[in-house]
This record gives sequence, structure tokens and C-alpha cells, in this order.
Amino acid sequence: MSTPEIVFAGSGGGALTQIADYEAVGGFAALAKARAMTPDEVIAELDASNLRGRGGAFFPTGRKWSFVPKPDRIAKPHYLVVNADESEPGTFKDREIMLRVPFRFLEGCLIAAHAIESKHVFVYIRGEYEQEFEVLVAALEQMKARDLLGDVTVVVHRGAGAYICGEETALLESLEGRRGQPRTKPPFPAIAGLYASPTAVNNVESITTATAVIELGGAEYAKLGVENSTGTRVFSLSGNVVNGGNYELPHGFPLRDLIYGVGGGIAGGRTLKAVIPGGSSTPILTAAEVERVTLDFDSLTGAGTAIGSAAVIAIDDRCCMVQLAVRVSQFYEHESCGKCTPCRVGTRWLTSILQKIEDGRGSQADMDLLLSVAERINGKCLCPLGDSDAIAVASYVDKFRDEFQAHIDEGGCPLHGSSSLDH
Ligand code: L3W
Repeated sequence: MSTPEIVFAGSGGGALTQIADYEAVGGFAALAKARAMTPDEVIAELDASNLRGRGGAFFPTGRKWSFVPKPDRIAKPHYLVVNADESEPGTFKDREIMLRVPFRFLEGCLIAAHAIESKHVFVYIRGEYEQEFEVLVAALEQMKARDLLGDVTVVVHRGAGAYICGEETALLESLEGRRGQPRTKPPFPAIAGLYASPTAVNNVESITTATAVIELGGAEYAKLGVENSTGTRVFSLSGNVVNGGNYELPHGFPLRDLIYGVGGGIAGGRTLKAVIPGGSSTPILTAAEVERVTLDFDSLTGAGTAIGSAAVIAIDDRCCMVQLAVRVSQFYEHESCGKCTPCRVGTRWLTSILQKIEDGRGSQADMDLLLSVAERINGKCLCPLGDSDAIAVASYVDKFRDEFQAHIDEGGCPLHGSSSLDH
């Protein structure tokens, strides 16, 4: 399978941070093309491309933009908000996009602003992404000097280290100066988002890809990848592989080829035990399942998991699944914003039961309680954070139940002894 570059095109493995270098590879032609089109024509190209959101939900980008009412229907400002608060464990693609192709990303912001008839763009960037912030600001200055922004203002706003602010409505609250906690939906941001005004919230990679969609034309873009999952995706490969990193590959690429081919296989001559395919929120796959799936929505959904944020984490045979569950659950417990009870209380319960099992203090009743708590969280929270913990943990139990059982039967971790968290 060929591996076309769309997002990183023209960067040659380096970074296109000088405007002249970006223009030399055709930069800003898409913006000129989009501005010569009506907003509806731009959205029609996005629809034809079937570009779907790269943040985790895979929602069609053109459809999202079409939900934003026309300015003559709602007499309020329209906003484009870009979610650059990349924090899903295992995910590190947006930072590389901002570092290597900042102009393609900012060009996409202006194309999207044109499509939703907005004059105000906010890029909400993860606070820890200092270098990325500086690269974006420098790129913006170069674009301003060339008068490319027109009457659109672009503000790069830094977050302050909360995972929950990657959830779109918590992000909007934070941007408005309030505590980052989710709002109930509906209303969706498209109708009542930033300052209760129509707002499109899109991920960095989605917006960057929109530039390529306009450049190529939607129908041409749709020829890449597979049905229902068109185009390319930047996969963040991490864990126990030889060559971790970001790889732009077409959707439909076999998971096994990513791990054993592109990724160079499992490090240290170990064997693969499991893979988390789309960030820590997505259900785990066993090594046997890895052989059967391809990296696209239909294949991964069919295998009971999700493509999520395309963060592939390889796990080798040394890993204790109960310990993994403790670690993952600790993360969600720590990041729970506390607004809704099932998440605030439930994530704490999950962690403490898992810790008990891992320490060898767990009973058979604790296994039942664990799954019962997971069930009481799932689908009952204000946002996907609590669900993510419950779904991930339940998948580890589902696929590796013997290991959980062994901790109870043997009074400790069969792999690491009774205090495996020291390892
Ligand atoms: C208008 C409707 N708009 C849906 C919009 C909605 C949003 C998008 C998707 O979660 C996933 C989550 C994590 N009218 C609409 C509508 N929309 N119906 O479409 O919405 P939704 O609710 O399906 O998903 P979500 O709440 O945005 C995102 C998963 O991503 N995830 C997390 C990644 C975390 C990061 C990060 O840290 N930055 O990326 C990873 O897998 O579990 O399922 O815009 O407004 N009728």
C-alpha cells in the first residue's frame, strides 16, 4: 500500500516554518481557492471528501460546519475554536503537526473560518506545548506581514494543564475564563458555543487536513484510504516498539504492519501481548486480534474498539494487565473534573478496587464490584471522561480475565510479585 503524505506534504521530514518555504510547495493556494468559493461550496468539498474528525469522535467535518447557522439567522458573532489541547494518553500527533506544518494548519483555520463565516479564530493550545505555541505565534506574524489574515483575528490561547479541557464544552468554558467543566449537550456548540454563539470546534489535524481537501478537491481526497474512512491519518505509535513516533498512513493500513513493519517490531526481542489502538479511552486488543484488524473506523469498531485519536500503544509480555488498569484508572480519576457524580466517585472506586486486586488483597466479590461500578459509570456521565475509564478497564477484564483472577487466587501479581507498582 502506498503511503501518501497529505498533512506533512512538502516538509520532507523537516519543518516548514518559513513562509517562503511553505509557498514554494504550493502553500496558501488552497486559501485563495476557498476564498474564491462560497462558504457552501467549501462545505460541499468537505462533504465530498468525507473527512471525519481526527480528535476522537470521527464526526464528519463538513456536516459539523453545515450545522453552524448562517449569520443572517443568528445575529451573533460566529467562532472557530481549534482544539489543540492534545492530552489523550498516547497521543502526540497534533504537536508535530503544529511544529512541522504550522502554515498548513493556520491556512486550514482561515478556510474553516470562511466556510462558517467567522471572523474570530481561537486556537486553544495545551499549556505544556511551549515550543508549539511559539512556532504558531511566529507563523501568524509572518502571515500578518503578508496580509493573509484579511479581517480575521486569530488568537492562540494557552491552557493550564487539564485533560478535561480537551472536551469541547469544557474547553469553551475555560476559554471564557471559567473553570473547565463540561456543559450539557444539546445545545451543541454549533448553535450555542463560545459566548453562547455559533461555534465550530475542530481538532488540529482535521483543520490541517481541510487545507489539503480544498487543494486536491473533495472527490480526489476521498480516493485515499478506505470506504467510510477516507484519507490519511497521523498515527502516534508508542509503547514497547523499536521505532515509536508519528506516522502518516492511509486509513485501512494493517495494524500488524504498523507495529512490525513501520514500528520495527517489539523492542528487546519481547513478544506482543496487547495493543491499545486509539488512545487510552479505547478498548484493548489482544495480540491475536491485532493480526486481523486494519486502522480504520469500520475494522476497529467491528473488533469492539475504536480508532479514537489514532494513538497506538504496543504492550509487551512483561506488562501486568491489572497494573495497566490501575495506571489508566488513576489518570482518569486524577483528571475527573468532579462535576458529575458517576465520574467523580466512580473513577475513584475503580482505582481503589483495582489497586486492591493488584496488591493481592482482592476477593472474588471485588471482581463483581469492579464490573458493577464500571457499568454504573458507563453512559451516565456528562462527558466521555468517566466512560473512558470504565470502558478501558472493562476491556482489560474482558480480554485478560485470567490475569485478574490469578491476582485473587495467588494473593498478588503473578508477573511481578505482590507490589508490582514498584517495578
Ligand atoms: C451539532 C449535533 N453538533 C455531534 C458534534 C459535537 C462534537 C462532535 C462529536 O468526544 C471522543 C470521545 C473520547 N449537532 C451533533 C453535533 N455533534 N452531534 O460532533 O461529538 P461527540 O459527542 O460524538 O464526541 P465528543 O464529546 O467530542 C470525543 C474520544 O474522543 N477520545 C478523546 C480524545 C481526547 C483528545 C484530547 O485530549 N484533546 O483528543 C479518544 O478516543 O473518548 O469519544 O464536536 O459537538 N446533533
